Amino acid sequence: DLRPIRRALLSVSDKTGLIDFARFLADQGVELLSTGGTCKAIGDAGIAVVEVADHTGFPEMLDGRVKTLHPKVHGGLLGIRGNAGHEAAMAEHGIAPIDLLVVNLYPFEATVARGAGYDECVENIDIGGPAMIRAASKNHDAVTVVVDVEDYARVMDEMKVNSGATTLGLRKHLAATAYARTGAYDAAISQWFAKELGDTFPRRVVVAGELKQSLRYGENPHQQAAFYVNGVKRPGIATAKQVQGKELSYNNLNDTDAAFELAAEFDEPTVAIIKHANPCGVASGTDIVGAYKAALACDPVSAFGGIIAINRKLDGATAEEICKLFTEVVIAPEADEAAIAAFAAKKNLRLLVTGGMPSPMEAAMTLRNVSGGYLLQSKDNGRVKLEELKVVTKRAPTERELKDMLFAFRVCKHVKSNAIIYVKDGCTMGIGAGQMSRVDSSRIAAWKSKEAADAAGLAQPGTVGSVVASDAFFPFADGLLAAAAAGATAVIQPGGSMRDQEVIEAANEKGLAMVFTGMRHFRH
Ligand code: 93A
Repeated sequence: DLRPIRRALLSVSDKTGLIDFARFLADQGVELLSTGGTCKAIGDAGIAVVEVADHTGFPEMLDGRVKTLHPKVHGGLLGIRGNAGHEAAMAEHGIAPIDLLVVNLYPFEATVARGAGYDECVENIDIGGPAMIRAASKNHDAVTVVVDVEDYARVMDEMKVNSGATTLGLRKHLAATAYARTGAYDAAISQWFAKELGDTFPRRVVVAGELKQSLRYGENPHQQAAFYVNGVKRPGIATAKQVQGKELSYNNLNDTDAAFELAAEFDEPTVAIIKHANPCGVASGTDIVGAYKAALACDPVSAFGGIIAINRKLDGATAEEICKLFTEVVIAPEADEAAIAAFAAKKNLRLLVTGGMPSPMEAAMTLRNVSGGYLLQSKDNGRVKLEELKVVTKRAPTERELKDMLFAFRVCKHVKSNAIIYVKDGCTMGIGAGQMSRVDSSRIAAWKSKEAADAAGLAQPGTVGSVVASDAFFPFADGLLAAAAAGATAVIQPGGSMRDQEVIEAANEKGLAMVFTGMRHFRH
């Protein structure tokens, strides 16, 4: 299944690595064909190359819209080698086989991304490139197709050891990459049209992603899994650099993403500790080491084996504190030398650096599977502002309570519903997550806070004198009464229940201050 490469067609918009590759091919005795700009670049480097127009005897025309759309090109890519009928037809029409196709497409996505006008976007829809890529890929039995600059080296490596030939294995692999590229390209064009038409949701969704990592297993060892990235350059789990530690698992990736997106919500130095995609401690402070200790104190039992996200450069003092407990992953925008040195002894601990923090307010879409389809929605980037809070009780919250309320409500957004969060002085004191009834979340959060206080030998749990946030309205007064019993003094919740009045009266009776946000943060 080795196929020698004798003739190649190169037509690339991104000319990175082109000259080295072309020179290598020429040195191997390969005849080079090429289109306008690519041909000029190769020729200028002193490498022998033939214009496709000279090869076909048909000029490039219509402002370049028709360059390679010619039977001598497509016949050369598609003709089956060793098939008598095909070979006779090729000979009759003077069609020479083309064994290697190197194409990268007009930069449609980049043109859209830089805000180009309608006509320029349309002109950047490549027709001839995808046609050749699809033809060459269909004929992968004989033809090698390269659509990614990163793959030049693989082709050269094979040709070096196989006297100028490639293996069927590589050709199949490259064909799979090629069809993924043309699929993603058409998806980008379709999505651009949908936007132009003013559709928030396109009629058809094609999810494009590049395989970043094959994972050892999925959520459980009997499940297979892989990680795909969409190419968006944003500080986060997809673009993070791993400084040290074992390979990340499926659950690590999911949890680390949840942790980092939560830490990104806050401007002050903040640490979030995550277990199973829910926080078990979040704290803001004047420095990271203080924030870490405070976050850990919320629920030190659950923090064992957790994921830690930090919204500042990781320093040595914090790293040393982190080393005292078993932690799976630490993610931060940066890490200083002292932190890296402190982690060096913990060979398994994964440290990721992102180079920055993402904006939690940016627009994005989220996608999830249901049986037989997908659910697509805009990301929850909602954030209530201080001036939007509506005081509904006799007592208005104090300034300190208001600050903690906003902190708590922001944490709520990142906790599975039903979410109940107790907060005091910029630190979570108890978190109730993922319960089917709100009152249970309220009770669990208070109970966990008491457990933590008992273990630490404190006289009273952290919920005493705290504020409490609820991701959705209290349907009955019971959840609020549970919070009051735990010692909360103020409540932040969306409001909007049929029984709001009953809940407000219960708050007044207990002397609590309560505000309505008018915004809900369900997360299921
Ligand atoms: O305008 S096209 O759709 N028509 C074609 O026939 C054609 N053939 C190759 N675009 C076409 N290409 C594209 O031109 C390639 O995909 C590549 O991106 C680009 C290379 O042009 P040049 O060699 O002139 O820089």
